[in-house]
Amino acid sequence: MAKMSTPLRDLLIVAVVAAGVLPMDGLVLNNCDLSLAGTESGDVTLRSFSALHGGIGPDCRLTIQNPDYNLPWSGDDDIAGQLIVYGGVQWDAARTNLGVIDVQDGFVIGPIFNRGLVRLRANTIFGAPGGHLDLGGVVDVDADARARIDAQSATVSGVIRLRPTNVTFNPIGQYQLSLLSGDCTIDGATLELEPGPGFAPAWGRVYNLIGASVVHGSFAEVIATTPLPNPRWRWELRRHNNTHFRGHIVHVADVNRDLFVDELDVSAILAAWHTSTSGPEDVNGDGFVDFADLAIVVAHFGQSAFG
Ligand SMILES: [Ca+2]
Ligand SMILES: [Ca+2]
Repeated sequence: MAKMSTPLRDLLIVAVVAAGVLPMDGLVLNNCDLSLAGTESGDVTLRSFSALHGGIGPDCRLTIQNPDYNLPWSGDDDIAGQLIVYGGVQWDAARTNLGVIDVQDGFVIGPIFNRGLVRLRANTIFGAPGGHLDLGGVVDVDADARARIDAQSATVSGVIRLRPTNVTFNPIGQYQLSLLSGDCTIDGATLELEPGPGFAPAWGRVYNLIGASVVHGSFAEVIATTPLPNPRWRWELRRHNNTHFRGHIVHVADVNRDLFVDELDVSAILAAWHTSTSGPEDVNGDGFVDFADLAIVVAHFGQSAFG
């Protein structure tokens, strides 16, 4: 591994590159202006008092480790490889992520068109004060991460992947992901729920998934990557007051969602008898309300979420 320190902030690496790719395996740079051509390969680490120019090529993994949290990145070049952050990096012009931005610790501040993968670990921030975040691609939030997306405006059209854990109800204001954008629109996005460590689902449990200052629109689809342990349980995403989304684990036989299976649920089915609906009265999900739905309610009659 090569280590370089450049107190005068002037480092010029001149290399003859036979195959058009400059290998940088293990390069660690302190106090350095680093210019990337986008054709480099391998690992490079930038530490404190450094600056970055150019783009991250598809074969390059750039790690930023700066406890001073202050690394400016000029220009608008793409991220095609991997950007891993322990500290802070910021840019002004919108750039496109086609690769991976992995915020392990600290923050990434800059407008973005995300078409790749953004990973947000515990208590990290992805933001663009005064700018826009266009979040296509995948935003993968660590289990119980309490991560924040904070921008003047944001559009979410890709996949948000959250990992519910055994935390059934976080304190008020604590969500797996907070969308603190002044103007956030969820447009055709998918919410993926992939259980995290200690996930212990039960009928009636509620998970604080996404908090927002103001959010427009909703998710087109909610996908649970792992089936719930009871085939009659379902995830139900509920939006509250344009400011947050909670994930509820419901029992399909509890048609009115009051946590009991009783005559009220039978009445709800009879009120919708022989109609086509995608509502909760269609207990078995075949699009029509009939005896098959009533039979499921009858089979669970008297049960409750409280045991
Ligand atoms: Ca009920
Ligand atoms: Ca049905």
